[in-house]
Amino acid sequence: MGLTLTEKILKSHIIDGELVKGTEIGLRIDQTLTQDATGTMAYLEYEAMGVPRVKTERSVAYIDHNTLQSGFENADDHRFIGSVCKKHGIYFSRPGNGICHQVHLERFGIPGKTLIGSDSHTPTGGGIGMLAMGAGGLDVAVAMGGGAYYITCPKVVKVELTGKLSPWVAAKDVILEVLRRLTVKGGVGKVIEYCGEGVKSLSVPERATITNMGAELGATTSIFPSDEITKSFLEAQERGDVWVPLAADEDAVYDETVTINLSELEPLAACPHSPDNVKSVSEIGKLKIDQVCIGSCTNSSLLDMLKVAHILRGKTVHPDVSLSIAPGSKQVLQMLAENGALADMIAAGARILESACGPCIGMGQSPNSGGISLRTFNRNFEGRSGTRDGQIYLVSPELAAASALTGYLTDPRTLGDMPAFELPEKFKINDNMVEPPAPEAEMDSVEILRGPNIKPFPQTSPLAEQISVPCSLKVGDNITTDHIMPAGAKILPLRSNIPAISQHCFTVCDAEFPTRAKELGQSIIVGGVNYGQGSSREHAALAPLYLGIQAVVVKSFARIHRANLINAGILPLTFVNESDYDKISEGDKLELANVRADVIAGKQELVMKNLTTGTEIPVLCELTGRTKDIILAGGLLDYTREQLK
Ligand code: MIC
Ligand code: SF4
Repeated sequence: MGLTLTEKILKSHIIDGELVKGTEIGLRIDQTLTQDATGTMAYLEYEAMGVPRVKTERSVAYIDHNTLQSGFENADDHRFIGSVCKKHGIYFSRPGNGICHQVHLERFGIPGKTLIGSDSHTPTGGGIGMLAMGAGGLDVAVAMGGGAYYITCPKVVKVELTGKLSPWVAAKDVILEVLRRLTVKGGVGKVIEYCGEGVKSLSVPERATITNMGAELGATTSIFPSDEITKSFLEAQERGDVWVPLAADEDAVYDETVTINLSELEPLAACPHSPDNVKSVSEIGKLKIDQVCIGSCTNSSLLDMLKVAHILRGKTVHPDVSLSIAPGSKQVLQMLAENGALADMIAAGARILESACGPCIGMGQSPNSGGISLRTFNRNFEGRSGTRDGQIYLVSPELAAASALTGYLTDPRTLGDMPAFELPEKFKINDNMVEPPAPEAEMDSVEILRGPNIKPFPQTSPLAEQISVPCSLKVGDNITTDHIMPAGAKILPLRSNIPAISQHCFTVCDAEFPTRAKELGQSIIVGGVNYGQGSSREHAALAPLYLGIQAVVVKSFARIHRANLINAGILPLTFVNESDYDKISEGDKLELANVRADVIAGKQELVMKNLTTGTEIPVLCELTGRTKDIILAGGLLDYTREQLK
């Protein structure tokens, strides 16, 4: 029986467990990446493990999220990360060099290798045939220390692409179509593997747009084969030597198949407030817009920018619209500057932003009150843009640029003939903003530079004998990490200070939650389906840990967030009967008697008593050998320390 591409890479990297779907497996990790908003915590955790030099083939730290620097905090974090990199063998991509996923694809990714990153859009690397996954910072720290990365051995979904995209229909429309069909929870426990004739018509940046936004499916990752197109891309990046051909076997067996005829796709948009709320532009109809933002790790490649510049050339941005553009990397920005495309954007009235995440993570460019904003980004969760009432539509760069000129949601097919947009034969190569680490002989003399906002990892404790605490918060379905731990320009600078950032935990849902939880001392959170979707931020587990959360009981979890809860030593439980969700109200006293003994005994079904109503609720505690030990130890840091002893 033939293998899928996913299985081939898993097979060559498995170091613990067996390739049996649904079971936990440990993978050798070749490369890691971090970004600054999750990086400071990840490097504090790495330091706490006491491994002098990283054991991966390549680890890179990027500064791309917290670049607004409205106080000393972010700059201190950047300096701290830079010094850790120098000392411990990590490459440091300085602020200004670009968005982690864009730069990693250009300069560091290698087909067939494994990559984990402390950012949920790490699957961008799947665009060149890497098995690239988002993870919590602590998992990345462990991988840098040479430890395995554990995942549930995934199912593999085949997305068979046929046909060819029509002019002005984009790779973004492909992933929006996948999201429309599979939804934001359709990818949980699965890898999405693209194949078929249609793959040959997609360039690497287009493939990377698709794998990037595959994160919104909740998938473990997404992957394309590594073929001649991958080879030309890597050669144009002067990295042809790292190319290897990779594809699934002809007779590979998949768990599910989805077929998409690229020729039939039309321009789409994800409407407020979920990436799977997808409609065609014609269905949405005439929509007046206030703002257009082009950029983010989904759509900031040179190819995207060249299309945008072409559309804007010689025109003026509509008077009612603010257009911002953030090219994804220094390489992209410099090439746009040199070939005149940047001048076209500037002349049209675009507001050029630095090569960073920017508005995608609420770092500026919030829309006006009730404003309608078209963005080429990947997430449109409520509040993420920095305002409560912003209406965010996720679209392709072509659609965004066309609309910026008319002031209305505009089908880019009205632009007339589309010229052939080709990737250059040679990209501009200049890695002068990537600092290599100090040579091993000099690492001891490197001083780590800390700032006053950088506080240690919160206090953890081993799993208690019993949990008997109130429910401090009850939330509904599809709670995102942006609800649990909001980001944006005001809160992001607190990422290195868990006590301070905890004061914002869940405030989007309930402004009183942090104070109430702290007053209660210890408590439990109750939630619905797909709890914790979105970001990899472990702060969405560390803040609840700091606020005394002992367990989270939900209908179902998103993958990375569940792992982050376990890593933080918080017990993740699911209802055996989803309807039991209705049997708990906020304030009810809940009890898990003998929980420690039950977990040690490997009991999968526990009984949670609602002492307030007198009901008994069966809950699943699906912990395997390793995750069980992590929970018993009080989290991954304590567990790893014990292991290293
Ligand atoms: C995001 O897009 O939500 C982020 C900000 O990149 C996060 C990481 C973070 O919260 O720092 C992600 O996607 O993991
Ligand atoms: Fe940055 Fe946005 Fe990409 Fe997250 S999704 S890494 S915030 S550009």
